[in-house]
Amino acid sequence: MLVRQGATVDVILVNTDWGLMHGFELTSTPPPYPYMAMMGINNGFFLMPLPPRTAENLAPARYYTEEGSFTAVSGSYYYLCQVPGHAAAGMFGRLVVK
Ligand SMILES: [Cu+2]
Repeated sequence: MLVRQGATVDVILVNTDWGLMHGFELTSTPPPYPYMAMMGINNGFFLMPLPPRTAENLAPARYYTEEGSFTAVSGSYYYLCQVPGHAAAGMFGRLVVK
């Protein structure tokens, strides 16, 4: 993902997973990530992990959501899920700001 320097980046986190929490954190620390990723990285902008999706009887599924924004500063970053084990299992991506 490429973002222009100085841009305001809006992040909307929606957890559609039925069984697991998920979060979002931006870091300049490259992979590989340890099991406790948030303990071994350069911490940046983050959204707290959200509870899993829920449903009651036949009611439509409900999702937990969270929003936040940050100003992009030139550099190479990674976004990852900070729930233990998730980033270590590959739940991360790259973000470049130019
Ligand atoms: Cu996750």
